[in-house]
Amino acid sequence: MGVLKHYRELFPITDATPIVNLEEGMTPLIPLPRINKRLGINLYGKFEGCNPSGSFKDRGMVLAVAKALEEGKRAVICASTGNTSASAAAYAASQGIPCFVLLPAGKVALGKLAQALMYGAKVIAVKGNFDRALELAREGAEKTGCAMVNSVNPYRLIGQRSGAWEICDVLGKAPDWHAIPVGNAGNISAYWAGYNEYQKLGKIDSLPRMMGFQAAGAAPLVTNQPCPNPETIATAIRIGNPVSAHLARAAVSESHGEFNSVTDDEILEAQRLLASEGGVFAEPASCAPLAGLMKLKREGRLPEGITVTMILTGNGLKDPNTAMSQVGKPIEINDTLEELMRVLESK
Ligand code: AN7
Repeated sequence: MGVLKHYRELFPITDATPIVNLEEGMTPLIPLPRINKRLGINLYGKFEGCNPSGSFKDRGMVLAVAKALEEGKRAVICASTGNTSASAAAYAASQGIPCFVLLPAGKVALGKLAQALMYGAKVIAVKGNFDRALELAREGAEKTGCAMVNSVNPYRLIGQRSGAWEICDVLGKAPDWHAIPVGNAGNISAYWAGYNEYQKLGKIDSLPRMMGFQAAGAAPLVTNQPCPNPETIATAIRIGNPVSAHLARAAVSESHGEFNSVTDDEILEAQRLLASEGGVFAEPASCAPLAGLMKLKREGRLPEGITVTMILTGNGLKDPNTAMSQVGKPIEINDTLEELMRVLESK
């Protein structure tokens, strides 16, 4: 039914708010028994790649676009490392309003670019990084009156709280740890707010430790200073100056959690492990939490038996190039049974 209908009473929705809906949310919380054996924990991956545009962004975008329409805005604008643009473009298309997206030129995964273009957005490649594109988008929004739908738009983070509610509704409790990739730092802040709201409503009686994972080349929350030239293969989180840094720091300190960083090699190893032992194909940024849990395990800092939810924020299909760069090629054969048997019987 989509998150606006499902969690209507928890959202700032009035009779004047159009119920925009692409059937986002209600994503699966997938158990990962083979990976549990390695880590000695009770791990679930919440596969946000099942959302209509293939990432968690849809949870907040649906509310941001609904409120923009309610407020009489007639176009939306955002800067993006890729997923926000795909999501904004999808919801704008569904409502028949123009969408402008500013992308860091040459640094967006192929699938995300294809999505924004297919949904019919006006796609603008900025010769600069995401942080600069975001500044420009904010200025463009101010000058034109377009609705700004980056996570500086409060409705984005309110919508994204629904992920935490779904986890608690399924588990019947909060997890012990909540592991999540951190880029612009909105999602970790939204989940923390969501868990707190559920505790106030009496739906859960404990809160998780918030464990935020960044890529080592773009880890301003770990180093505690903006990163002027962020670089990582996980282009979704190639962000040097997170707008919600203050909220994310509060979430981590209030929950006695931590920020940690993982290298690109660790991220890619986790991506392969999640696919080959979990059966779930998530994009590189989404695999930073699993890389982080593996690192904590090696360091002896992962408590046995705890329940951990990790947010698999985007679908692996969005970034086919990074996937293909780390796997082998198909085995090509002539169309004979002999050649097939040679493959089937080889080790
Ligand atoms: C797959 O699309 O910032 O910490 O412009 O696409 O809430 O920013 C994407 C971020 C994690 C980080 N995983 O979330 C954008 C954008 C994936 C992402 C993040 C993003 P935030």
